[in-house]
Amino acid sequence: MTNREIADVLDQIGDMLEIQGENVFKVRSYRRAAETIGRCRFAITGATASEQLRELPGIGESLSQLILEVAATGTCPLREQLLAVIPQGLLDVLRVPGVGPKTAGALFHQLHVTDIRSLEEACRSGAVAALPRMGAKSQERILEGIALLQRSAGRILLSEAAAIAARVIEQLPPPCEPVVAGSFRRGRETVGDIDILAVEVQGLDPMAAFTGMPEVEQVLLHGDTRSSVVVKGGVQVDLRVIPRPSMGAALQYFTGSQQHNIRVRERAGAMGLRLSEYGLFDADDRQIAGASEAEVYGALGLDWIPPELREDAGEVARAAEHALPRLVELHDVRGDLQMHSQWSDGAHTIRQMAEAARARGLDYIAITDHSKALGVANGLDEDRLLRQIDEIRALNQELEGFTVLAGCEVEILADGRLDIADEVLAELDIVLACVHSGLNAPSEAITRRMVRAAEHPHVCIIGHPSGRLIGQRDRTALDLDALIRTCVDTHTALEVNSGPQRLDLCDHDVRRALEMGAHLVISTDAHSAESLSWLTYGVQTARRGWATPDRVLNTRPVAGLRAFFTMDGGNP
Ligand code: DGT
Ligand code: CA
Ligand code: CA
Ligand code: ZN
Repeated sequence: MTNREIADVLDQIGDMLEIQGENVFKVRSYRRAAETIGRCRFAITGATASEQLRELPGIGESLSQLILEVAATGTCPLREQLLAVIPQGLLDVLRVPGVGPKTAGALFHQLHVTDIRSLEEACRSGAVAALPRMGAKSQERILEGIALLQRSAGRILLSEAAAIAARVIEQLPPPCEPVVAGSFRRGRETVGDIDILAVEVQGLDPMAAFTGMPEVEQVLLHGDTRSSVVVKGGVQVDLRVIPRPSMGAALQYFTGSQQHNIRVRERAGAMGLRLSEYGLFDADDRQIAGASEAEVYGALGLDWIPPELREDAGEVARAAEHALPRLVELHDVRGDLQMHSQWSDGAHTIRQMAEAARARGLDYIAITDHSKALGVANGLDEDRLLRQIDEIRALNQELEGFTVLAGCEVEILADGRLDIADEVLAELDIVLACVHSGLNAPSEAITRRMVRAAEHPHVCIIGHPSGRLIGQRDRTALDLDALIRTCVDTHTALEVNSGPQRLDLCDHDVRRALEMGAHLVISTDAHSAESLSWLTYGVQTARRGWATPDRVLNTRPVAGLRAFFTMDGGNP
């Protein structure tokens, strides 16, 4: 068990206690313990000393015993007792956006809802609306949540796929040179299953290593050239072993997308050739290419096509004209323009964020803590923001060759005004404006609100413009074209938020924004130093939208970045 898995068990116990209507203090103690374990610096095992656990905040004698039992066995008597009385399907109901344990408890006890299906029936019959403290609006929201859940069913976030793929690859013998293909390699925002390819090497048995991994829950198929397993969390992983002379053709084939492959094969056919996952063959069935992808594309008269573009969106024609764009790359990015510190809801200090970003090779960051309207995130008012600016200026005196820009993620208020006074905004280097409330507003209202913010002379960037959370909340009704137009006119950048659940702008929106002449920034929105690694997901999303470095402002040195925003007459 990893700490994360132990924490998940504690959270699940908290959920089940709350469903049962247990008192809030008891419920809270499990939730707090889950949080503590999730953040704990050392790995907890069944052999960890209970004194060591009891030094952690909120963990006493009985919790430490329970945690050690979970670490050793994966479960504990309390959890088993609860699972015996609470239907498994009711725990699925908790995954419906807008349904917490308290609601699930009421649905269970009063309407005998036991799974998502019976919840949907109860909504359709109107019974949910009739519950105390519910009403028609909540019922509608639950139905929408169920639909959203079903649309994303069976797919995982890019970051989750990355974690699984890295763990699998780590356990395969290195001489077989494992690589990930499929939608993961294309950088799609969600991934169905994970496709791994390995080179056939005499005397090496990667299949045994693969099917024997500790995280394997089920072996679907164990063959010499292909195996399929389901790992913890229900995710399918496929491994294929490929003879070296076919490796490029296989990588091309299994990277997809299927539509891209069809287009490429059509081209091969028109040239009298045949392309398969084994290679490119001429009319006499002699292999003329296949060892590398570049060789395969080259033999078809095409430039090598970056995986992110392989969606049959015009890339094959452009590759034939040798006119593919030079896409932005991770190492082009010099700065990160959205992150949070302990001043609002971040886990680390400004200095820690700066040092972590510098260690990742960046030249500058902007600290963009929340503003006061976001009370839940401990947002800053004008006084605290001014003090934070002082702290940042002092820190910059000490840092050589690295710049911390003073920024703020300012709330856009309901009428489009900003949550921080203009004279304080004028002191900042970077103003990022975002909407976090009223996301269900009609198109006209949300569009007017965001356009007005973009028109504000101090606003440099509109953050996570569509407001969607993958698998949890649809995008707002914003008229994106109207916002992009304003951003172009006012030298305001649109953010590509790299948070794996946001990826907002999404790939299609990036392409649209660039077609209309807009500029982008790719930011992590990190709330801890570790999340600075998310940048890669934002870069992939931008690449999927055909973004070139000249249109991504944070590929510029800090002076160039400032110059762009000043052209609007605003900051800095
Ligand atoms: P996913 O797993 O749903 O996120 O998406 P992919 O793109 O990884 O799709 P997957 O895992 O079904 O197959 C991996 C790649 O293999 C796919 O992108 C293209 C190729 N492929 C699979 N089945 C077919 C097929 O029937 N025809 C063609 N042309 N290619 C296929
Ligand atoms: Ca796949
Ligand atoms: Ca697959
Ligand atoms: Zn935000």
